[in-house]
Formats: sequence, structure tokens, C-alpha cells
Amino acid sequence: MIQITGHDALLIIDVQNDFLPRGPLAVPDGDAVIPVINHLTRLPFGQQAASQDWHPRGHASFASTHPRNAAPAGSWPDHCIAGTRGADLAADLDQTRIGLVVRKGRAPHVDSYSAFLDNDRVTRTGLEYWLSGMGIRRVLIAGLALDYCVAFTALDAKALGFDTFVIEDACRGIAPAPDATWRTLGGHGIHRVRAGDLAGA
Ligand code: VGL
Ligand code: ZN
Repeated sequence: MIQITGHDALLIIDVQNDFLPRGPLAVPDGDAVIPVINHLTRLPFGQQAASQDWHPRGHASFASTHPRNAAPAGSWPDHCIAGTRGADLAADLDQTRIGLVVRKGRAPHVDSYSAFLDNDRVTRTGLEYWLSGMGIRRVLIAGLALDYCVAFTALDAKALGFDTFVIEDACRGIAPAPDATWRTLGGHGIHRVRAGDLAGA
């Protein structure tokens, strides 16, 4: 059992309509994370933060932005356009205890998988400063998609000095087999846990 304390933060990554079933970038079974995360938000975390993928129209990560057959690797269907319903957090997600929402992927020419840092490794969201300033030492991560935004967020959290956990049953991935992602995370000293391993006071 892992006892959750005030030095722990829950990070809820990109639980947004466009990543849910029927969305343009649906993560298979993505809505299954919502009840698990809602349960987690009732544990005594010191802080809870959420991220939103938040792209301008014509974002460089959209295949539609590039000439046909010339979309670079890592291009996606249009998704999470700033201010649209698709970019909203899922209506069923309990936001009651979320203290901070960061929006990422806002620069037109660079993508941002991590909730801490753009893929150019330069632009920061401020999440690191907020967590540190709040006395957070451990982060526990949930959300979508395990193999992209959750994994990049976990790797950055660990590199920034937070003891980092990914909550397996509170995440879903885009690729069918997550083994490679778990190997990468484990190789960086990131812990794989399940919601049932976490205990409240
Ligand atoms: C994501 C692909 C593109 C994610 C965001 O949230 O994992 N994946 N944009
Ligand atoms: Zn995106």
C-alpha cells in the first residue's frame, strides 16, 4: 500500500472529449479512466492538477495543416482546438478538487506531449513551479494517452526531481500493447502502480 499525503499531487492528463470514444483522436476505451480518476480525486492529495491539449487551428501537429502525403511523422487528425467542446475536459470528470489546469500545445509550430514542457524542450507550462511551490515531492499520474502525453509527462516529472508514479488502471494508450511504454518508464525509475495500491489517511 502507498499512503497518499499532502506532499503528493495527482496529475490528470488530457481527459478531454476529443480523446474519448467517438472523438477524432479517440483513445480505445478512454472513457474507462473517468470513474477510476474520480475515485482517486477523493484521496488526500496535497494538490491536484489537470492538463488540456489546447491547439490553435492549423496547428503543426495536424495532418490537415500539411500538403497531402507530406504530413510529417507524428501528425494527428485535428483535435483539441482551443475553445471548442472537443477540448473541454470530460463532463463526467470530477473537477471539484482540481486546483490548476495547464494548457499545452498552444504554440502553432511545436507540439507538446508533456504537461511540463513543449516538445522543443524550451517552453514551460508553469506546472513544475506550482508543484514545487506547493511543497509537492511525489506525483501520481493518470489520464490519456498512456503512450504519449502520460509517458512524456512522467519522464519530465522524474527528470525534474519528482518521485513519479503512473497509475496503470487510470490510463489508456493509443497503441494496443503498452509493453514498450512500461519498459521505458521503468528504465527511468518511474513506478507502475494501480489505483487499488493507493490508500487515504
Ligand atoms: C495526445 C496525441 C496528440 C495525448 C495529444 O494527449 O496523448 N496525443 N496530442
Ligand atoms: Zn495534441
